[in-house]
This record gives sequence, C-alpha cells and structure tokens, in this order.
Amino acid sequence: MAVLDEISTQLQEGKAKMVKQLVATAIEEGYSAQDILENGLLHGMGIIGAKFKNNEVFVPEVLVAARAMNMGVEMLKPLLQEAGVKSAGKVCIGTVQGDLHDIGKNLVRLMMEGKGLEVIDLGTDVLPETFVQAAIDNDCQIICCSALLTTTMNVMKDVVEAVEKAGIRDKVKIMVGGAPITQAFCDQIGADSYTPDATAAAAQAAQYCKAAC
Ligand code: B1M
Repeated sequence: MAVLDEISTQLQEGKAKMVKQLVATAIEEGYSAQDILENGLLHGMGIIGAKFKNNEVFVPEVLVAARAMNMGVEMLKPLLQEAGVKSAGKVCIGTVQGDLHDIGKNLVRLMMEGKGLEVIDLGTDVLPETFVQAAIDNDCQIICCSALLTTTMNVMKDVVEAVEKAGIRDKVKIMVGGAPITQAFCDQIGADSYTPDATAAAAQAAQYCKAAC
C-alpha cells in the first residue's frame, strides 16, 4: 500500500514525473490498474478536490495535480484496455461548452477504448453543433457529454436539441455524466443515459453499440 499512498501524496504536490515513476513501480509490484487508479491517483485527486472546496489550495495547485493525474492515467492505459478487442462501435466524447474539466472525460474515454469502442475525443469546451457534426462525420452511434459545473450542465440540453434539429435523434444515443449530473437531470433533458462513473459509462456504451450492430 505504501506506493499507492506515495502516488496520492506526490499527485497532491503536483509532481507529475514522480507520479509517473511511482505508477511504474506499483505496476512492477503487481498492483492492479484499478487499484492504482482508485487508491493512488483518484485518492490524491479527491483530497485536492476537498482542499480546493475549502480554499486551502487554489487553481494553480489543482492544475498541476490534474496534470500529474493525467500522466498517471496515461501510464495505466495499456493495462485498462482489454487485449485483442476489435472495434465494437463508434463514440464521440467531449466536455461541454464553457467547461474545461477533462480528467473524468479522459477516464471515460479510456474505459470505452478498453471495451473496444472507437472514441473520437473532441476535447473540452465543445459546442453542441460540434458534437452533432462529429457524430455525422464519423457515423457515431453515441454522443457522450461530460460536465463538472452546475453552470455548464445545461449545455447538455442544447446538445439534445441540436441532435433533434439535425434529424439524427433516432440514430444516436446521448449519454451524460459528471459530478453534478443525476438520473433526474438526464430524464429532464431527454438524454438516453446517465452513468455515475467511467466503468458504468463504458459498459452502457458497449451495450448500446452491441444493440445497434
Ligand atoms: Co474545477 N471545479 N473549476 N477545476 N474542479 C470543481 C468541479 C468543483 C466541484 C470544486 C469545488 O468548488 N468544490 C467546482 C464546481 C462547483 C459547481 O459547479 N457546483 C469547480 C469550480 C468552481 C471551478 C472553477 C469555476 C474555479 C475558478 O476558476 N474559480 C474553474 C472552471 C473552469 C472551467 O471549466 N471553465 C475550475 C477549474 C479547474 C481546474 C482547471 C483548475 C481543474 C481542471 C483540470 C482538468 O480537468 N484538466 C479543476 C479541477 C481538477 C476540479 C476538481 C478539484 C476535480 C475534478 C476532477 O477531475 N475529479 C473538482 C472538485 C471535485 O470534483 N471534488 C472541481 C476527478 C474526476 C475523475 O472525477 O470528473 O467527476 P469527475 O469524473 C467522474 C464522474 O463524474 C464520471 O466518471 C468519472 C469517474 O469515473 N464522469 C462521467 C465524468 N464525465 C462522465 C461522462 C459520462 C459518464 C460518467 O458519460 C458521458
């Protein structure tokens, strides 16, 4: 457990290189990718989140911690992907307009890729029309929207409306998620599915693609 605690501590300090090295050590010591993610990286990010809320740390500290988190997650990528899975469907994913949080979105992408889905990552601050165009251009079965702010979650409703306006609502499932999102909100805006975490999102997306193929 010592190495996982150290990952959490170094992540909170924003020491990205050190986090990378420690993740490699944890892998060598036989810890599972899920264990390293949950008890190392996400544990550290959770502490930073609580400190941010209490004004004990500020945006710069959170940014460096987020960079360390993303570098650690990249190291786990090959381990989180199931070996030899073929492309089982296409998904476009992004964090909605006005929102720059991408750690959760990146995790969802990673887990979906692990299920063999081809994921087109539109990044952050994505306009509703961009989701729609990407789904049309790439023939995606699913649009995935992530939001972390109560001020940006409502853009998901605009995405649903833009999909309807483009006449592709019957061809594309819309999945939503992120800390402020709930099942009630998903129902209210007319999206197809809310999932609370990356693992559940990947399972749901794989199920949708299987049904569509
Ligand atoms: Co921001 N931030 N932030 N921030 N930030 C929050 C979200 C906040 C809750 C902190 C707080 O005050 N307690 C708060 C939002 C409050 C609210 O709206 N109610 C907040 C705020 C206010 C802000 C700013 C406005 C601060 C400011 O500038 N004054 C600003 C906004 C910038 C913008 O986006 N326009 C801001 C900026 C930032 C940073 C840039 C510094 C940085 C982001 C860096 C980055 O992402 N590259 C940052 C961070 C890191 C956080 C916290 C600390 C951590 C978020 C995170 O990455 N969590 C966060 C506090 C917290 O969450 N405790 C906070 C880890 C991640 C794995 O979880 O993204 O929830 P999460 O993803 C989960 C699930 O939600 C789910 O799967 C993941 C787990 O498996 N999920 C999906 C996510 N997307 C999904 C999609 C799906 C399904 C599941 O289907 C499609």
